[in-house]
Amino acid sequence: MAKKALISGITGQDGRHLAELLNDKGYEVHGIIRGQENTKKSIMKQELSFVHLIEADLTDQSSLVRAVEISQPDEVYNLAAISHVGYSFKNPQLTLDVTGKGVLNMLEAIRLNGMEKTARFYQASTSEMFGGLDYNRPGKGYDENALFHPRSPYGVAKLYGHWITKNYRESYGMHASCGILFNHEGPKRGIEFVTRKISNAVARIHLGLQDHIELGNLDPKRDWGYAGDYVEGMWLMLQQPKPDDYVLATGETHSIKDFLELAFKEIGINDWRPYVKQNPLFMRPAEVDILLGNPKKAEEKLGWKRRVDFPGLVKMMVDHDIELETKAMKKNKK
Ligand code: F7E
Repeated sequence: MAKKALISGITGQDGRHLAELLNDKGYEVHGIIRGQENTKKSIMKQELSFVHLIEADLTDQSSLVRAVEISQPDEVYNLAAISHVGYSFKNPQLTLDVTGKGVLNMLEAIRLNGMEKTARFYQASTSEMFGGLDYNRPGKGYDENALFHPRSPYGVAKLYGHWITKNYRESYGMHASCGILFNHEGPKRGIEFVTRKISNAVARIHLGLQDHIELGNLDPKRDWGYAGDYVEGMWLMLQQPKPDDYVLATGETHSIKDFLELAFKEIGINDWRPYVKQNPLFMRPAEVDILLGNPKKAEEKLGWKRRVDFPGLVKMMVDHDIELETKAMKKNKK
């Protein structure tokens, strides 16, 4: 019989990648979608028609109990969150309710269905829990034992989700694992995140549709990988005999300036500076200056390895956005 998976956050970047991966593996895929997201529903019907959509919300526990009851999952992937760090400073309480307490609601929904011993659980933890301050381990990067020091309401809420997942593992013997994922990007990334904002603007500059891009702080460094590689790591975590926590990262760190450099080179521009304006609107009250992950445990125990490197990622995103914007231009001309 086909395995069943329930994914929260199915309309997001990771949810869409994971749904495709699980469908390819023969799973019956159920996805949670908020009730009134009709535009997203129709996009899902076109893109991922195989997904069984269930209307529920992470802040409404009874709706999650129903989602688990309907889907009877072998595996639950909790990917839904308020995930934009900048936004979390503006809406800290909502962030806590969704990104933090939402994890508890999902775990309880599994228990209330009496499935804590049968359904395996994945929690989307994040490198934002490290905060970049304890960066005194050159060449090593953050691993599963590094100190947490979150620097945003998002990071703090995620830390709660991380620990409540570990607590349910220890308290109720749940097969519950946390993936501490460093930044993972790609063509499915939302435009509000810096990599996609840049790849989209570069494509539009190339096609003469805009003449500059406005960004915040250009110095922070991130460990950027490709989302398609990372969802495979999530799946691998739930296939292990025992639950555990794993860092997924590339082991390399690059600044936003490095991303700009490569992205503009893709369209034949060697000096990106004249095309970039800094706008304080995109600065954050507290910044994570540098993130570098150490994926050794995942590589050794899961056999996981990222396939796409940094230049490959930048090229993939810029090429995709040039194609997308070209299609949109042609459609508008008709
Ligand atoms: O920012 C800087 C910004 O929003 C990256 C989420 O998926 O990864 C992501 O969080 C850096 C920051 O991602 C703009 O200040 C400059 O230093 O793309 P981002 P993030 O904050 O690293 C982690 C792992 C998650 O878990 C999160 O959910 O870029 N930056 N100028 C900018 N950032 C944005 N968004 N927009 C700018 O204009």
